[in-house]
Amino acid sequence: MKKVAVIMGSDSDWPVVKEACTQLQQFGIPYEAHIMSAHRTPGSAAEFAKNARQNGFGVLICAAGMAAHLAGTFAGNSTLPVIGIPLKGGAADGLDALLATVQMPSGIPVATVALNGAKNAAVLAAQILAVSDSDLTGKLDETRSRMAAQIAEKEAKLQAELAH
Ligand code: RP5
Repeated sequence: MKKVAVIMGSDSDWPVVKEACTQLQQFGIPYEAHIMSAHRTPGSAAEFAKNARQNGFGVLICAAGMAAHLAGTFAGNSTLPVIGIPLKGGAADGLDALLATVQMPSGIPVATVALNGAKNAAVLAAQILAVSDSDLTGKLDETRSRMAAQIAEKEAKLQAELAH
């Protein structure tokens, strides 16, 4: 299976970003996590992105806060799918990161998840890899069935409460 790269702009991002790694582990998807910055280490970030396909990666997840140019930098240096996680924090509490991540120029997309949406970034990466992996498709289907069963249970509890 192709690997997922989970890149974050700073170690301060890790408490949120590790949710993506946990989810990838649960799906049995191989991944690497690295700290790289579009601003503080622009050379190594560009180098990593340029070599990512030949190094066995299939999806790139990039998480950053504030002036969040990390996902855009990776997208500009690779034709692999890039998923951006804008992170809350700073004076604008993440609105800056959201806009910097999502508002990409035509031709260079970043699939942007919600603020702090690390789990969804991992699920989306799994869905991309599952296009050519039936085992992974099965795991995604099981997860959806579990979610539906949980909702059915909650609905039953609610209706029971309303009936009293
Ligand atoms: C961004 O600046 C990082 O992704 C992080 O969210 C934010 C703050 O970084 P630190 O000053 O905590 O290293 O580039």
